[in-house]
Amino acid sequence: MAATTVFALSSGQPPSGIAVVRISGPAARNSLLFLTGRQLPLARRATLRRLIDPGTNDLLDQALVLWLPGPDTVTGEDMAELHLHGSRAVVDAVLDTLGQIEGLEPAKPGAFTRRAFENGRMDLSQIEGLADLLAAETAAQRRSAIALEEGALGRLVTDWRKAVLAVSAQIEAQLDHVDEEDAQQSPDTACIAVLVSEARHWLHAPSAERLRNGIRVVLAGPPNAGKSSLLNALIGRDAAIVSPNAGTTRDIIEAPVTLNGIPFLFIDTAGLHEAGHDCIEVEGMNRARAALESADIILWLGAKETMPDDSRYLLICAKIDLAPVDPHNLGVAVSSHTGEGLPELHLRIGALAHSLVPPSSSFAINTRQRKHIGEFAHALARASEETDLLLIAEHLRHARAALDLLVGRTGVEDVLDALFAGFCIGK
Ligand SMILES: Nc1nc2c(ncn2[C@@H]2O[C@H](COP(=O)(O)OP(=O)(O)OP(=O)(O)O)[C@@H](O)[C@H]2O)c(=O)[nH]1
Ligand SMILES: [Mg+2]
Repeated sequence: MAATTVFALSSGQPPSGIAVVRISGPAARNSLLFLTGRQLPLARRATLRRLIDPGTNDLLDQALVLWLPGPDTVTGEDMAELHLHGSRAVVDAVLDTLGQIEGLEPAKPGAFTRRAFENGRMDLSQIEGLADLLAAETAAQRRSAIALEEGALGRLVTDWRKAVLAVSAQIEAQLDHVDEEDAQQSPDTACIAVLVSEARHWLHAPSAERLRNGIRVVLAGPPNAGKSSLLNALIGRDAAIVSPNAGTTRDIIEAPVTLNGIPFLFIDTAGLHEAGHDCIEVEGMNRARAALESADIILWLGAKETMPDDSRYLLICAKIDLAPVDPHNLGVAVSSHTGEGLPELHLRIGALAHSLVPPSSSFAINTRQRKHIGEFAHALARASEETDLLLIAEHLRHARAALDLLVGRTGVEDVLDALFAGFCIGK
């Protein structure tokens, strides 16, 4: 446990209705005594107290104070909370006074969460969930982040670890009796196979980075097809320039938008055609192709015959106000000018996006987590291919090590530093 005690304003910048100052560490108790000049309030009971600077006898504020003795607190340490009037002057005065107390220091970003981690109150995946939750802007992001923060991945890992330990124990027992003929039986390969398929399932789970940055919907096709007009119509604002000239859009235009609680990034591209006339046009097409590679969904405004056979593509029949729809064209018929077909297109995009966001009460997997789940699956797969008990035991150890990395039992310092760099002070 850290010997220092930290304090910070945990609520938003003043002025605000109420400002919450949190204190965590062994001197939390003394801080309350120092500021109130009275005995501690009852544990976990909001109590009105006058806060006084004992040096000057200055009344700083009348505040609700909470005394939260550890270890049953978010950080696992003794804590105190001061619910102040949310003015700059009150907050500054209280923080200044706290700074005079021996053993207290201002908290660095994420300091409270780091203590929670160090005291075993949260695992690494929960901290990642918390970071996602603090950054969440859409319902889909919030749902995934809460599931992670609340420990869903940690529980999965606990189950996996138990299962692997059971097989490991079985093998150790067999190794102990390796001379006795009847003790020679194969380990529980069925159990390992189930774990491998579960882990592989999670490898294909929706990506947390996609959920954070938005599902990438790229509009592509030949020049003048109506891509920019459709982008504007879909997102409801004039993000891209539209003109009757072919080759209007030359660069990539990215427009973030939330539809039905799901974050999307709509991406308009330069028209694709055979011969680029100048180097700007050629570069525009290169960028369009790069956008297509990283796309999750592609709205193709070209002829059906020119559409690649790829499940990410959705054929769009644009400008249907100009000409009747060809019955052989199976695309979604839309007009950016009249709005016809746009609700249907929104629904189709929503349906395609469905598999790219986690189902409710589940969560998306980030690159770091995916890496360790991959290592876990790989080690188990190797164990199941092996017949030598010693080697099986070794692969199972690797599988468990991958789980430890996944929830941060080992090797986490740099991950934590990177995570907390993005945290607010007071969290
Ligand atoms: N009637 C009609 N005209 C449209 C529709 N959509 C686009 N247009 C017109 O078609 C022309 C080209 O539209 P854009 O949206 O600029 O086409 P684009 O595919 O982005 O073109 P580039 O950026 O040059 O590749 C413009 O004159 C638009 O007004 C539509 O639904 N109906
Ligand atoms: Mg355009």
